[in-house]
Amino acid sequence: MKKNLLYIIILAALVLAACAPAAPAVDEPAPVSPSGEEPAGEEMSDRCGDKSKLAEEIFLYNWSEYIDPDIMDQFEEECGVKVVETNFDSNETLLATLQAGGADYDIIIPSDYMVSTLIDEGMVMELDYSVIPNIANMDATNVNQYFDPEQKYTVPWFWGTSGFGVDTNVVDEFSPSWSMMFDPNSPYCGQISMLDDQRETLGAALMYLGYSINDVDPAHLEEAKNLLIEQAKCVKAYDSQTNDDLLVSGETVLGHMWTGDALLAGDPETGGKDGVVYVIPDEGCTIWQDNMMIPIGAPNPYTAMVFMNYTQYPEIAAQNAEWVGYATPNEAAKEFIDPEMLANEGVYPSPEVEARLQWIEDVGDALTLYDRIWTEFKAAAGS
Ligand code: SPD
Repeated sequence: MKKNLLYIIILAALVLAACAPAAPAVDEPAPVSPSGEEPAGEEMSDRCGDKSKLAEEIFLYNWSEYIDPDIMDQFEEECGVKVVETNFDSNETLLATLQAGGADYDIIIPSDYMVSTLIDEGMVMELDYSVIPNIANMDATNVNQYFDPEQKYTVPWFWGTSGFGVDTNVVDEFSPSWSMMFDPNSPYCGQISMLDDQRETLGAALMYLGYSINDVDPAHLEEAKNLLIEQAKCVKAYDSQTNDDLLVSGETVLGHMWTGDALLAGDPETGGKDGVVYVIPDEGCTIWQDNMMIPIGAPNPYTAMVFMNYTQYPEIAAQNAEWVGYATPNEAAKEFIDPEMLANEGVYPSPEVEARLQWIEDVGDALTLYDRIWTEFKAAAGS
């Protein structure tokens, strides 16, 4: 768990705030519940909305290592709501869970292309942004994105890229190229991990081959599949959740992974080790943005929106960004973030690098082709 000076200062401020008399909500727009009920004024507090409307607990379905647990504890202490978190490992798992209808989540955190799918399938609700005024803290580039152009359904969470981590203690010479991962004669054969993620892993192969990450040409996808099958003999693990641990333990020296996981693996203060670096390949890689949403049928939508808003106060968003190691979409949080992290071009790529990045998009009917190619690859790779 990350402990740093910023966190200690924030915690001290929260304790002091908790001891102070509750300030009346003056500037905050009055929350309007999905039922349209007006909240009672004396029940309002700055960061908890209308306390009389809050549920005792909410259910968060999130990627692993993707929220500072202290923020959930702080929310419970301040607003009296317990956040129960469970994790998923890919957008496809998230979709399958929702389609199976077995779980009543209040907040989910899908990526860009999955946001499009969930909206098109009518599986998510429009948000009441009067309960989420902190949406105004977002950088203009992170709202009204292609997957939610009118900003009706989402609150940005984090954004990042999908390059690879390198343990330079072992890999002393490397080039910023996907060839490091796909070379069939790699000296690091057997010490490589790839994300276990249909769109990301096929996407890496497509980009190495010079195709778009959203290519729907069956011949190109067949080529990408064959490349992945050839690579499989060198792959130690297909893993999206503990790939950072594999780098730290030395089981792998090259790992296809998301920005924050490489950062954690390279930071001795978070249990990582010196010498692990994050690389954005010259051929390009995925850029993505994860977002909070509320599924249709969520038991506690008002409380969910209060929590969404809570996480986007600048100090809290900064605390979270430093803990997870990803780029924040919250512009107002940046003054509270370690300047070294803000200057890290692996986390906040320069415009030149950004020009080489590609967004994954919903491929519509071609999804069945992707599903088939992925299933065939997994069967051939025995994973
Ligand atoms: N450890 C949390 C990782 C969250 C990454 N989400 C990225 C999805 C990109 N398609």
